[in-house]
Amino acid sequence: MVLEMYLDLFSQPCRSVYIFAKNNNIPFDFKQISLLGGEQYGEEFRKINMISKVPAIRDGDFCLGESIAILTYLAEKYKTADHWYPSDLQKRARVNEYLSWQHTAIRMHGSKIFWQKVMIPQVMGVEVSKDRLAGTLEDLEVSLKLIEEKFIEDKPFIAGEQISLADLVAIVEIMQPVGAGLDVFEGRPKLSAWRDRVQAEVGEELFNEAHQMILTSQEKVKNMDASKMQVFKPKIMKMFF
Ligand SMILES: N[C@@H](CCC(=O)N[C@@H](CS)C(=O)NCC(=O)O)C(=O)O
Repeated sequence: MVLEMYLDLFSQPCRSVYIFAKNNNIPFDFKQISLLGGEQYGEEFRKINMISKVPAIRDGDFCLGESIAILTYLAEKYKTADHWYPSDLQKRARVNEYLSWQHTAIRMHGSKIFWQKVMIPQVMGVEVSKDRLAGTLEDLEVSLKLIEEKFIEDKPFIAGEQISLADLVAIVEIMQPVGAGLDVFEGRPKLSAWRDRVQAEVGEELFNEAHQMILTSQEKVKNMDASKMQVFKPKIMKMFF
């Protein structure tokens, strides 16, 4: 049975898993779970991942959620090139350091921009106040600065000379606010040069294909039937109000 991947490319962690599998020629069956359509809450998908979040995979009778667990599982199982998840103890620790940090930093702040600029106005019918947006932007700035100064430093990639899972997980998160219309690369030459290197390593075609959905998301969300998006209201109320 071919490996099944449950994904929606709107989602940052889904994009990292997708790009990694494609770039490494790992065969898989793409199972679309439409987040905007609320398909993550369906009973069938709950059997794959009971927390109703993508990405998730099924490999035979083994189901796994959480992008980082999935990426490292794939790297080990398919013995991908060492640079992705280095066997050298300290290089691997450097990758793990980034993977551990990003959840509550860039991931949270980049996602928040997307929710505040794109999702909330459509679902709730109100714009988020300038002050709130400014607070989120400030948090995002801090994370971007740390990525430049602590994680990339003067190296081509986060773990050194070669691309690793850390760079992949970083780029997909950084592209989320870009999808909300915020050009985070403007005025950041170091970050832009790193983005170009990551894109070149992944391959421009695959990079663009994986990000096409998020880069056209403003239009897609605007054209969605607002009544279908009410499924997000409780989540928004809990997270933002
Ligand atoms: N820590 C998880 C996060 C997964 C996650 O938050 N997925 C989001 C999309 S980016 C999701 O499925 N959300 C659906 C929902 O909460 O309804 C990972 O890295 O895989």
